[in-house]
Amino acid sequence: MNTKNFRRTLVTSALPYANGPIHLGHLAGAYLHADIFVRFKRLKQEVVLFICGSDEHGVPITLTAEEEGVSPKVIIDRYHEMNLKAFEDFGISFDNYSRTSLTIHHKTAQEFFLKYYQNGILKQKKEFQFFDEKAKMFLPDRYIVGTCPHCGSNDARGDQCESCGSYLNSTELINPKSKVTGETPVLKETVHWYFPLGDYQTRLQKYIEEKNKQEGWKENVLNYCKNWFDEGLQDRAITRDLDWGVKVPLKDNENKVLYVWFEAVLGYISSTKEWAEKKNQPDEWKKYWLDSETKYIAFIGKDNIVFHCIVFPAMLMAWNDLSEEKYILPDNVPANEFLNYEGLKFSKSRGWGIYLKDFLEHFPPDPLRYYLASILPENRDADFYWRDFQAKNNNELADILGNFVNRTLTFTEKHFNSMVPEAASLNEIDRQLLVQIPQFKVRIEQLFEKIKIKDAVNEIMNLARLGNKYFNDSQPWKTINENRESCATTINLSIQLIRTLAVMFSPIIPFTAEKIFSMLNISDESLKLWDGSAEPKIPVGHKIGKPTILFTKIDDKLIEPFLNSQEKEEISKMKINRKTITVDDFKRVEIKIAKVIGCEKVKNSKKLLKLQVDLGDENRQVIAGLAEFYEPGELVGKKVLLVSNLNELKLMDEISQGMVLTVEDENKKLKIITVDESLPIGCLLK
Ligand code: B3M
Ligand code: ZN
Repeated sequence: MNTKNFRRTLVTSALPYANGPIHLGHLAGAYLHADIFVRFKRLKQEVVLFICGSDEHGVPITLTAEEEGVSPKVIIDRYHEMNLKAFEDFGISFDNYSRTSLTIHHKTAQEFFLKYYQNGILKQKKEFQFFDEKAKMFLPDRYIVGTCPHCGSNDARGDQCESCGSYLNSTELINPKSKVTGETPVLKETVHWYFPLGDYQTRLQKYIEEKNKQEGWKENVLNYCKNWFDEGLQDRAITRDLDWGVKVPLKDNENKVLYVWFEAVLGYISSTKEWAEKKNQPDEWKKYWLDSETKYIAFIGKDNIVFHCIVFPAMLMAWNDLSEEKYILPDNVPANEFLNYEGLKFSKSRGWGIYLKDFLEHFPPDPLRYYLASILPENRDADFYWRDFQAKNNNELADILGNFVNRTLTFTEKHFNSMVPEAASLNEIDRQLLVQIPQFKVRIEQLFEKIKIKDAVNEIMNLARLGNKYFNDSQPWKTINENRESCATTINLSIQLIRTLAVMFSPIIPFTAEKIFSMLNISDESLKLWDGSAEPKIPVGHKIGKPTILFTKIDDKLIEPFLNSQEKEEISKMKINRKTITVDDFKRVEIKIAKVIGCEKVKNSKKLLKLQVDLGDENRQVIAGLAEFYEPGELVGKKVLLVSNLNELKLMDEISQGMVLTVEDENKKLKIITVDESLPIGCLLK
C-alpha cells in the first residue's frame, strides 16, 4: 500500500435502491466497512471524501410502486428519506448522500450517453423481447415470472430464480407470465443501443492486473472478473423500453430510458458534483474524479462486481478516449460476500431479516457496529445471530472494554480524587505494556490500510484485553496500600491506554469513543487523532470526568421477542425447505446411476446442455443447466447420479426426463457428481 503517495482518497459505497429500508445485510455488504475505513482516514488527517446516494430508477422501484398502487416518486421519496436517516442514526458518515432522480444526475448520465453516441461507439441492434399486449408494454426481466428451468420452482423471475439461485434469461422460463397483468407475454421486436463492452476486454484485463499489483485486490473479485473474461465480454444493451428513468436524449427514443446500471454507476460522479455545488465550489468534484493523484476505492457487495470492475471502468475508458477530461478508475473494489440472518439469506419478499431502523429502535448503534465489524463477510459469507450479537455486547464490549474503562476511572475517582496520578517509576509489567502498545498501533494501522476491517477490530479488542490483564497483574487494589507510587503508575498508564483505545475504536464505535473522551474530560481534538495515539499524552494532574457505564448488558429477555416472533411468523414459512423428512419421504425420490452417452448444447441457450443417458433398461434425455461449466464432450462416458422419477419437463422446447445431481463449489460453479466406474448402470440408490 502506497497510500502516503496519494493526496486524496475518494470512497464510494453502492447506491442502495430506494425501494425498501436498509437491512443489516446491506450494512455488512457495502456501508459499515466503508465508513470505518473513511473514519480511519480522517483520523489520520488525510483528505477523504465519502460518496453515496439512492438509486432511484430501475425495475425494483417501479415494481414496488406497482405493488402498492402508487407512483415511483412516492416510493423513492419515502425510502430515500428513511434510509438517509437510518444511515445517519447508525453513524455512517457520508459526505454526500444524493439521489439519482436529481437533474444533476440525469444531465451527467445523458452527457455520457451522448458522448458515446456522437462519437459512433454505440451500436443499434434489433432484438425480440417479451411484450405484454394487455398492458401495452415491453416487460423487463423482473416483470416476468414462470417456472425455473433448473429447479422447477414456480415463482422464478425472468432474471433469477430465488429458490436455486440460477441467473436466467426471461426466455428460458417455462410458462412465462407477465407480472403486470398475469397474461402470457409475446415476443416482439424492439431496437436498443449497445455499448461495445467486448472492445475493452484487453484493456480491462490489463487495468485489473495493474491495480491488483498496486493494491492487492480480493481473490473473490479477481476470480469473478476472470470468469467474465474467460467467457468473453459481449456488447451490452444500455437502453430499455420503460418510462421511469433517465430519458435517452435522442429524437425518436421518447419511450426509452438508460439502463439503470449504466446510469447508476455514474451516480457516484453526480453525487460528487452535488457535494461540490452545496459547498459553493462547483469545480471541486474534479479534484476527486479528474486528478490521477486521487485514489478511488469502491465498496460494494459481491453481486455488483461486474458493474464496478468491468462495466464502469470500460465506460470511463471510453469517455477518456474521447475527451480532454480523464476520469480516474477504481483503484480497488473490495467487494464483500453476503451476510445471512439466523442461517438464511435476507429476503425482503419473504420478510426474513431485520431492518436497520427497526433495530435502532431497540438497541444503540455501537454494539451493532462492533458486532457486524467483527464478523464482516470479507472473505466468506457470515451470519447475523441474535445470540452472537448478545454475546459480543456482553462478553466483549461490556466485559472487556467497558470493564477496563470503568474499573480504571472509578479507581481514579476513589483513590486519586479524579486526577491523573504520576507514573514516577516503571516496573517490568509497566515496561512491557509500554513496548506493546506501539506495536499494536503498527499492526492495527496496517490492517485498516489494507481494509482488513474485521482483523483490525479484533486486534483493537485484543489491546483492551491487554489493558485488563495489565490491571489485574498490577493489582492496584493491593498496591494502593502497599506501594502507592507503583499504584499511581498503574493508574496513569491505564488512563493513557483508555485514550489510546478510544482513538483506535473511534472508527468502529464512534458514539462510545466520544463518551470515553468525555469521561476522560478530553476536548482537545488533537488528542483524538491517530498520530500520537499510542503515546501517553494526558498530563499528570488532569482531572477526569464522571465515570458512567459504557455498555448495558443485553438480557435474554431483550432478544427473545425477536427470536420468538421470527420463529412464529417467519421460520415456519422460511424454513420449509429445511424441515426434516422421514425415510418414506426420502424413498419417494428415485436416484439411479446413469451413463452419459451423448451430449450437445441446447440451441439458443447459453446455460443448457442436452444429455442422452443410459439407465440400463432405457435411455433418457435430460436437459441440465451445465453449459457454463462443461463442454459437451467432457461429460460423455461419465457415470452420474440421476433423479429418475421427476415429472417430465419441457425446457426451451426440449423434453427433460430427470435431473443430474450436482454440487456447487465455492466459486458458484456446478460440478456433476460422478460415481465409481465399477458401479452398474441403472442401479438404485438406497
Ligand atoms: N442499486 C443494486 C444494489 O443495491 C444497486 C447498486 C447500484 S451501485 C451504482 O445491490
Ligand atoms: Zn430454480
